[in-house]
Amino acid sequence: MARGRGMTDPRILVLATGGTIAGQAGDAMRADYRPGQIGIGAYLEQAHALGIAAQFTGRQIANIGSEDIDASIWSRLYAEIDLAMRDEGIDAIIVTHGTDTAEETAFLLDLTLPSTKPVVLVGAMRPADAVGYDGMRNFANAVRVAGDPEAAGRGVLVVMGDRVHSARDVRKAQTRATEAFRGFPRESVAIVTPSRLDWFGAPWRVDEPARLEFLPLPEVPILAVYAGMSAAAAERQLAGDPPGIVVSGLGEGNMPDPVRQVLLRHARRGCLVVRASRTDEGLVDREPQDDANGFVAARALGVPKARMLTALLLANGIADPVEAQHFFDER
Ligand code: DAS
Repeated sequence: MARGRGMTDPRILVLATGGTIAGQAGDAMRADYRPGQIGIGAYLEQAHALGIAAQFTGRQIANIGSEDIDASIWSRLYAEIDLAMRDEGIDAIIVTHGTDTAEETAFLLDLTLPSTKPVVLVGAMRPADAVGYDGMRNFANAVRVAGDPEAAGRGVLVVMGDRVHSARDVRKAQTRATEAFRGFPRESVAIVTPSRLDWFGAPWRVDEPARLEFLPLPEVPILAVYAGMSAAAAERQLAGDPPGIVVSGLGEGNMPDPVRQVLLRHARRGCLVVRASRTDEGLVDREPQDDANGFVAARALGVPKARMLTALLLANGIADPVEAQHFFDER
């Protein structure tokens, strides 16, 4: 449905997937709640009632907790945004999303869409009927960002807690706080309120085409490395000879030697092995042995995003570690 205000207000397609931003507890004082309860029609009515100025078209893609996001929802989201990118009647796209997997969805879209129109993901940490609901504030901020032509050329953006993050940098770093998201290496790319937006620099991906094609993703396991891990324990996590492995490694992507030997065996059979870190943030740079081992370094990408990129590279037929490394090096 299209809901009009002023003819000069930005024309924004809002794709709703559920999450806490559309969640309800039924009682403002309750701690437990159900995500994905409010439909996008009712949500946009409330936004207009508050004076949030945009010409919205709302579409309900799903109404789930984002722990249940899956290939079919991603594929529908991508198809809708891809169409909107070519629709002259739409200026920008907002996706409402649960926060648990927002970084995966945002990065998948970031890698597969051109950077020609603003695409903004937004969520909330408190359900809509809670005291201090943060969702409508975040949504108003997202509208402020999406309505700014300067938001294009920065890839997909994630708006949470008065900050704008690049999809490539962002991660959920807190289970409950309303300031739950952090970015690395760029902490954030702008500060936003419903009435003001301050970018920290010029767009860096102006009119860039999609970096990779959106295709069905293969299963790529994460190897959770720990002190004293045995080769047998590593092999158990890697059953079925997967096409790629993301190592949630120690420190700068390290692992005990028996585990390294297991990964070498997988790399030699053509599996794409990516070393990331189980620490909260920091670079995992290439080390001298990576060339000989045929391993890739995740650089600034944390484990969930390294896994997403590895799966998408494999879907696009890129299994060569040297070629794959370039995609991890990009900003
Ligand atoms: N239930 C979680 C989700 O949908 C939490 C949230 O939305 O914040 O991701």
